Amino acid sequence: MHRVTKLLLLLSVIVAGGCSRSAGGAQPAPSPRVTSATGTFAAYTPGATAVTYDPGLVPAGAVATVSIAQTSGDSRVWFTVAGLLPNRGYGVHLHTNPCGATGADAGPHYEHHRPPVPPAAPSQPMPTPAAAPGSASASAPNSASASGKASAPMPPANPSYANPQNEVWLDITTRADGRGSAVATHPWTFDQPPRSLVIHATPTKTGGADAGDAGARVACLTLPA
Ligand SMILES: [Cu+2]
Repeated sequence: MHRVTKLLLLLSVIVAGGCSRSAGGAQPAPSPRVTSATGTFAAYTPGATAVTYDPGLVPAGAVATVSIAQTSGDSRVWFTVAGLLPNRGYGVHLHTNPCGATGADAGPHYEHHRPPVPPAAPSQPMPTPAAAPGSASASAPNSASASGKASAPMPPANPSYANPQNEVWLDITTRADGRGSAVATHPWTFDQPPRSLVIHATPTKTGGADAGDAGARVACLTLPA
């Protein structure tokens, strides 16, 4: 009886030791946090999860799934799609905002490190009263861009930030059956959830001032907050 108790005690110590050693080797046992979204593309309606803006390139009825798994220090994103045109390249990225009536509503690419905010923007209340004398504002390039911000397609990409290490690029080339898939892994996690996956008309450019550009936004899948 006594020996049995000691044996059990010894066994539990070994098991506990083994557990803590295997878990403590790198980090506390990572339990990935997973979010995912699936949608069937259709023309925009308010509240739609998956929107096609160009049914010629992303036909209504195409289905896409995105899953994001995050541990304490890294992330992995899976993208699968079916129902696209066969044997064709598409640029695909995670963006910051949910999908809307137009492709621009998805906002810019999600970026891990973001360019510093230009100091002029927060510390310049001056231009507003100056612009108030109305008619001149239309001819001023700066205020024209400010007033058009809602419909602006996208700010120019900064190549220092617009790269697949700092953003989540999931470009695909579809197979003959119109299916495609991609995976992106990063040694960082999302500090705020990316809210959409955008499919673009062309593969993503990787160099120069056009880095990150992939042509028109042809479809969008909203991701959970
Ligand atoms: Cu994009």
